[in-house]
Amino acid sequence: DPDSWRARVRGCLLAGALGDSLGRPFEGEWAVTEHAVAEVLSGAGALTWTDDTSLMVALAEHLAGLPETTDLDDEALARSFARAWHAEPHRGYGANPPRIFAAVLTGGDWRDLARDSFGGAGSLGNGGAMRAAPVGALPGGPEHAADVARQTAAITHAHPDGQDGAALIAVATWFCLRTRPDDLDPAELLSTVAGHLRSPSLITALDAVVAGLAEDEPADVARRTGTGIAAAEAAPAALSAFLHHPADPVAAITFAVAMGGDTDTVATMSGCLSGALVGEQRLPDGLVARLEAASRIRAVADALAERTYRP
Ligand code: R7I
Ligand code: MG
Ligand code: MG
Ligand code: MG
Repeated sequence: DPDSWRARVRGCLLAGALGDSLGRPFEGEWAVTEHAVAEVLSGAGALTWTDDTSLMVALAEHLAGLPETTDLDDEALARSFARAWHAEPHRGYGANPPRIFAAVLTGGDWRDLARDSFGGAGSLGNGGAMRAAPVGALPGGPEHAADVARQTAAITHAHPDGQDGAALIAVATWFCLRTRPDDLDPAELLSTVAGHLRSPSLITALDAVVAGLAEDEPADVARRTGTGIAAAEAAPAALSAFLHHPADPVAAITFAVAMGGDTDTVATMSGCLSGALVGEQRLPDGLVARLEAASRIRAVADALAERTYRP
C-alpha cells in the first residue's frame, strides 16, 4: 500500500544519509573498529553528510519531478548535479566530477568531458553507484532500473565499471523495496543483480560477495571484496555489508564502516539497501534527529514515493 511504499522510500534515503554521515569521519582509514563506530553512534553530535547524499538527493528530486511519461532527462539531471555541487563544493567530492559540473554550468558538454577523463578510459570511481539507489524506486522491472542507473552514472562516469556499479545498487534497491524482510533470499537477490550486470569486473566481484557471506569479521569481508574508490570494489562491498545485517540498518551501516576504506560511500549504499528493505520505522528516532536536513530528505523521499507508487 502507499504508506508502506513511502516508508520504504524514506527508509532508503534516510538510512543512506545516515550511512554517509557515520562513515564520513573514517573515510580512507583501513583499520576501523566496530567500537569506534559505536562511539559515534552513542554520541550526541550532528550527523553531517557528504557528496554521496548531496547527489543522491539531487537524483531523487530529479526523478520525482519528471512527468509520468519519462524516467530520465540526463541534460536536466547533469544541471541538477552541477548546481548541487556549485552550492556546496566542500562536501568531499571526488577529483573528477567537479571538473565536469563546472563545465556543465558554463554550457559545456558532459559527454565529451566524461569520455575524455582518465586518459580516455572514463571514471571507474564509485560516484555513480553512491547516488543510484533512488532509481530502484522507478516503476518497471530490474532491467529498466539497471538501464536508467547506467545513464545517471554516465554523466560523470564513462567507464563501464562506473556505470555498472550504479546498476548493481539500483537493481539491489529495486529488489529490497519490493521484498518483505522475512522473505529475503540472498541467493535470489544476487542472481537478480548478476542478471543485469555487463562489466566483467562487477560480475566477478559478485563471487567475492558470496565468499564474504562465510566470513564474520568486517575486515575479512573487506579482504574479499575490497572497499576502495573503484565502483567494482565499493558497490559489492556495500552489498556484502547489507547481507550481513539486512533487516537492521544501523548494524549494516556499522559493519560497512568497520570494513574500512571508502567508508562514507560503502555505508551510504548499505544503508540504502537495508532502509529500503525495512522502512523508516526501523531507524532509531534519536539517530534521525541528529541527521543533517532529515526533514528535507524525508520530503524528497515522499515526492519520489508518490511519483513511483503503483498499486
Ligand atoms: O567517483 P567519484 O565521484 O568519487 C566518489 C568518491 C566517494 O568516495 C565520495 O565519498 C567522494 O569522496 O569521492 O569521482 P572520480 O574522480 O570520478 O573517481 C574517484 C577516483 O577514482 C579518482 O579521483 C581516481 O583517483 C580514481 N579513478 C581512476 N584512477 C585511475 N584510472 C577513477 N577512474 C580512474 C581510472 O580510470
Ligand atoms: Mg563522500
Ligand atoms: Mg572524499
Ligand atoms: Mg566516499
